Amino acid sequence: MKKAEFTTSETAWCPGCGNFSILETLTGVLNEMETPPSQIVLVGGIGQAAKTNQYISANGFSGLHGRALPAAAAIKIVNDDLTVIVNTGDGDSYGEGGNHFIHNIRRNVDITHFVHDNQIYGLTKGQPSPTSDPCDLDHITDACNMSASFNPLLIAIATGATFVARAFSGDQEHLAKIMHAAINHKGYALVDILQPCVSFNKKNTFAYYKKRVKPLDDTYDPTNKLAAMEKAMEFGDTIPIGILYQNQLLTYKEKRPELFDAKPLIDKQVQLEDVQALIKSYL
Ligand SMILES: Cc1ncc(C[n+]2csc(CCOP(=O)(O)OP(=O)(O)O)c2C)c(N)n1
Ligand code: SF4
Ligand SMILES: [Mg+2]
Repeated sequence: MKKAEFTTSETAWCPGCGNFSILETLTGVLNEMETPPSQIVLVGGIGQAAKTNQYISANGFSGLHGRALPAAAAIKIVNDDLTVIVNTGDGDSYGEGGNHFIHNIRRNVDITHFVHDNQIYGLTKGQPSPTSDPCDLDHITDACNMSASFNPLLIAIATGATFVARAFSGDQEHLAKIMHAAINHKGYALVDILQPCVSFNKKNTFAYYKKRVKPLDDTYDPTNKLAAMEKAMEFGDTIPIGILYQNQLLTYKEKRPELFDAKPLIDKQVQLEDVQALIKSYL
């Protein structure tokens, strides 16, 4: 399976957008995994990041704005053999989908969530998203947060996520490693990927992140929850990237005996007599 086989049409992104390297890295990772496209489902909501799924030749589902996670969870729960990956934006994941974000973490469904975090609403031309930096009251710009900024990694760890990582679209080698680890993790895995929006976010640029991102070193222990929460709060002159927290807990399906044998409708044996009896009961 070649990388090109996963790549489809031309994109509608601006030249230089951080989404390009995420798309390229992900197609490379899918290729290395050697999972056939028929066994992969890419799910998104609405936005520039959510378009990623339309540029990869595998199964896809586009949900409503903010509704990628419930769709992905449902797909995985009844199709355990499939690899389910969500690609969507910071606004979609943490704003419109904030409630789903929290409660799907609690469920620990075995899905991977790549958030293309450009700290802005890109598709709608640059309004602040939950992760936009706080406003400097002496210099208010369009894309800063008058409300408190949302810390997705801290919230994910506090809510019980079993894999929480940050990566940068400008460091593809590191991103690929994190993507592999996230997809291989059993349970919900969140990777917040810093993804510069070159058209509307004039603050959090490639140069801005390049200066600040710092991979976690080998002495870092990702199983220490309190240390991970402390690390998640570092977002300033230094922005740590890597797996901040990893743990193993039972997944949603493993906790629900009634789902042990769940399978998609297409795999269920249906007896014609049963269907006829059912229809008759409504007559
Ligand atoms: C319910 C609803 N509210 C608002 C919109 C308008 N809308 C479309 S995309 C978008 C922002 C998406 O931002 P983000 O998820 O960060 O993705 P990006 O475009 O930055 O990649 C908004 C507000 C919508 N389509 N549906
Ligand atoms: S508006 Fe921003 S996020 Fe959207 S395609 Fe252009 S550079 Fe990328
Ligand atoms: Mg965004």
